[in-house]
Amino acid sequence: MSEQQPDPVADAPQGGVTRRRLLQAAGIGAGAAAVAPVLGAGAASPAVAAVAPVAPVAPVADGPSGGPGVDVGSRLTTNQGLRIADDQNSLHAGSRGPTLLEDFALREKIMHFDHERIPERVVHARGAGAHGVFRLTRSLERFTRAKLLTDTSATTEVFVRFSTVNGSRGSADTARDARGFATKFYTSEGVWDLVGNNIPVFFIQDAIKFPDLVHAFKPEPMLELPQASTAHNNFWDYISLTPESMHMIMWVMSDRGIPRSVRMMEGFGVHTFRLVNAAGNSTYVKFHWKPTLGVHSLVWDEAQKLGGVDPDFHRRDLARAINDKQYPQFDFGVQLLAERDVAKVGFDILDATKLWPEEVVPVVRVGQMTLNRNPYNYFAETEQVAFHLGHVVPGIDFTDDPLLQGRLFSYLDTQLNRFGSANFHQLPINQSHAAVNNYQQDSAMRYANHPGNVNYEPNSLGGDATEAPASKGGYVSYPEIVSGPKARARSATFSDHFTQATLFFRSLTGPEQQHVIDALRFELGKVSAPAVKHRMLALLANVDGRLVHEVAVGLGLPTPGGKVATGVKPSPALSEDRTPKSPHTRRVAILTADGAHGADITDMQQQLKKDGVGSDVIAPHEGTIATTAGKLAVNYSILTTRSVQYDALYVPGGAAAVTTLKANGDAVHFIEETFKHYKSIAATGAAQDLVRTAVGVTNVLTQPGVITGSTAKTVAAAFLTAITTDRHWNRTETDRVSA
Ligand code: HDE
Repeated sequence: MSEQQPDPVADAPQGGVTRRRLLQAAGIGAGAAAVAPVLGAGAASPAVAAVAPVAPVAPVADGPSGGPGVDVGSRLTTNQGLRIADDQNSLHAGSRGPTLLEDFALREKIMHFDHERIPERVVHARGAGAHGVFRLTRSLERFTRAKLLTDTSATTEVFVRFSTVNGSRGSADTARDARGFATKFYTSEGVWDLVGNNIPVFFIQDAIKFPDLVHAFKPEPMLELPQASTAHNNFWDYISLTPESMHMIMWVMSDRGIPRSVRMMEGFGVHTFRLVNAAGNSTYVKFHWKPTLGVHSLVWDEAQKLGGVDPDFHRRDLARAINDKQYPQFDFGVQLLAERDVAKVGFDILDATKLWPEEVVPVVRVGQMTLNRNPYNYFAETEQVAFHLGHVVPGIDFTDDPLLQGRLFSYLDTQLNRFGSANFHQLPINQSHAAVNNYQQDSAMRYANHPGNVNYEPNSLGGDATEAPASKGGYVSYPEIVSGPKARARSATFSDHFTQATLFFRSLTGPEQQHVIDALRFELGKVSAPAVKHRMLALLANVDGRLVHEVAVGLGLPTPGGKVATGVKPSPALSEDRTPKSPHTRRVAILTADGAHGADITDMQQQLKKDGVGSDVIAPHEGTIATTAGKLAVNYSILTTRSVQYDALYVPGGAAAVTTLKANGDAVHFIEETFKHYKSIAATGAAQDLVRTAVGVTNVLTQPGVITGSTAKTVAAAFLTAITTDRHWNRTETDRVSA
């Protein structure tokens, strides 16, 4: 079939994109920039070929179609294009006899299956990705010559991968952990990877300790347990011997370690980087992502239960939001520090265990990222995306942060291990959108070698591509002057491990501080080595007196004395409770049964929808329920749904429905748990009594975030305000609720 003829098979829709388009994006088939081999000795043809930039595929706003993965209506074939007559039976000697080695179709299929997995990432194995766009709103021309940070008219395509750090690829999303927040910018000057976390600091100061840290937090080696959890001896043993980790520990033990959604996390580049402008002047910079929905978290009981109820909670949430066109948005911010001001901040900016308080160095918002398309294929995109800090563009440069320097080695090395080839840059998800032009060739799975007979530089036989000076977009490293004796040494300026741990703890609100205390009690409570617990308390004693005392009481151990920094000025920006609050994209469970007051349900559904809040009707059975206003569709049965999957609960009235729910232990538990997790509850009509008896706490109906009234219309506005507040921490007697 010629390229001009329409190919009904290749052009068949695949969830909004044609098969042909997908093949083109992969650089395969019609439309891919064909690299014509030039045969014949001595052909002095153009020597340098470009790897075809990926044609951006059309966004599928509706998300994955869930359709078949093959061309509908076509014939099954082998990988060689041979049509398959029977895909149900292998080739036997007789219908009950041995299978023949001759069966090339069986062997090809099984061989391919046997090799489906590539090594999972040694850290950040579990992740979820999304495509989007980045738009600059304010030029940073004074500080950098990077086009993506100076050209406010440009739109830069991005791919983001959010991840947990500790667990295996199949572990749960809601484990207590830092989260990766890695962004690939496909800029006009090449790929820039900003490989950050949702926490602005790190456990260690020097890359040489990374393997030890990771060995310590991963499952212990003999029995490979526990999975995706730091609550074990080895982790806390290592931490108790690593005081520089105390700042990061405060963050991981805080609510930041259990995000409500990856859409509600901040992102941080962590290291101090450099911006370099056209005149060659350098400014230090920290990169930030700020979610427009604000920063929100789960409560620990909820996070643990979600690990079983819905291990894909974050992945599902991200995909659903994009599918529903509730596109996640993050403001891009920079903290800029002039070289001359470095001494003023009071700590070493090369130390990755330190943050720059926003009250001292403000975060200037200069752009926005919108995630607007789910991946078409998890493996091809989210699994095969390869990040590397060395993927930079002119105007962005490095510093001597020893953690950053170590990462510059590790990421390229790890990709070789994952892909088994130096050609991972040719995978569509990793391809630069700027032309690629060099003489590299071969290695496993190379599909775009250069045409022509000349593959070296300089040459006189094939014509040459020339190097680009800075004025023509060439990358020129910042000419930092470095000198000093070679030494395996840690700078004395890296030695204060506690002041910023204290800063973080003291900047939290009361409930947030309590969560840190509870988390440490839990984690250290899982440690069986007494010496480790004692050493940890000794370190916490240098962070905050009340903190160490509360943790010690929880562990039944004496409170050691310590030396806490004085004069630490809190940084309110570090408290997530003080970030924006919004009801948008929250999800409400409407718990009901046959005999419910129908108008209340439909009124509430409409009101919530109007305010960008999603809702599901949950009843003892699937199908429809009979309400006073007729039949109403049920989204989920109580059997398949748990309160932890929702942000708030509405229980409508209707005497018969309430009687049914009162007699249903799972329904009662649903209500109790919602209350215990500090979430908003609205109850109307007879349902008020149901909530009162289910929760069984004094004055439950007048507790914060519990909204009652006669009809949905009368409670909707207050319910929405309560959902916006999110958690009602001043609720009392939650400990009495046995959910
Ligand atoms: Fe990573 N890290 N890291 N890391 N990291 C990896 O690279 C490493 C560090 C981060 O979604 C690996 O491709 C070393 C800090 C993210 O694909 C590996 C050190 C921060 C991701 C690696 C660090 C990060 C990774 C494993 C200490 C926050 C996931 C797979 C010197 C700023 C990227 C891979 C994705 C992944 C090494 C420390 C963030 C092994 C040696 C600090 C978000 O190369």
